[in-house]
Amino acid sequence: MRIDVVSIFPSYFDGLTLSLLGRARSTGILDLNVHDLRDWTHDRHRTVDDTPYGGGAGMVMKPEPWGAALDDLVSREPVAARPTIIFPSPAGEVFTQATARELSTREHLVFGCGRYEGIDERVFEYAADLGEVRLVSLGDYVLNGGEVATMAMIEAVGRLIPGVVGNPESLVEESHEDGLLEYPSYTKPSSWRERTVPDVLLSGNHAAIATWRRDQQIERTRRRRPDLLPDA
Ligand code: JD8
Repeated sequence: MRIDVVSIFPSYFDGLTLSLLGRARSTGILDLNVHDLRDWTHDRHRTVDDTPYGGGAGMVMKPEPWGAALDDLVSREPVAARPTIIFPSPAGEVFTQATARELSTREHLVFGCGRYEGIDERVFEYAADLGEVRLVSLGDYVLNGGEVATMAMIEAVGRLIPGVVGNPESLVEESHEDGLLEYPSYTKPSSWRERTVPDVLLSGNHAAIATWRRDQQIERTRRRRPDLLPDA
């Protein structure tokens, strides 16, 4: 998978080149390219923003640098290999594990990271001529721009690509893959500051352990995330 990121803060993404994704990159499974939007400006001050038509607070990202960036990153691809172009936005569909799964099947993702009050609306229309456009929100809270959302999405997508996570079995047991929260985990010592590990986990009875873990998952989900459970 190829991933292009366009941002006015490309150094935000330095951490992504480490650990998990770092390994995938060196094996060629994941080709991550971070670009500075200002490289597609032509004026002395490398301007990317301007005042909003109609008035109001703050600044809006100008369309021209975005158009030039998308042209360079996208339009010379064969029609069949059109990318998915993702714009993180508080006004988008909420990003879930299902979104991550879906995006992990794509050959080419482009993330456009807005700042200020956002990007001139015509950029989204133009991008729709070049690929499948998705406005995606990390969640219902306010961020200052798309960078943090993009990093979270790339991490969630990247680890689903075969070869990125060492143990493929570990993927199905996780939170949100089976629609339930995870069961609690313990390691040595079996007694720590007067707190002991549940007896069943030391019993060696694998059927009893599996039943206890499933019960814990259901009970935790009922208490903390009832919205994840079916109504019945
Ligand atoms: C992109 C600019 C800031 C947005 C005024 C403060 C995602 N879950 C999420 N919350 N916020 C974002 C997000 C925020 C962004 C941009 C994503 C570009 N801003 C703006 C409009 C109102 N501010 C996000 N994904």
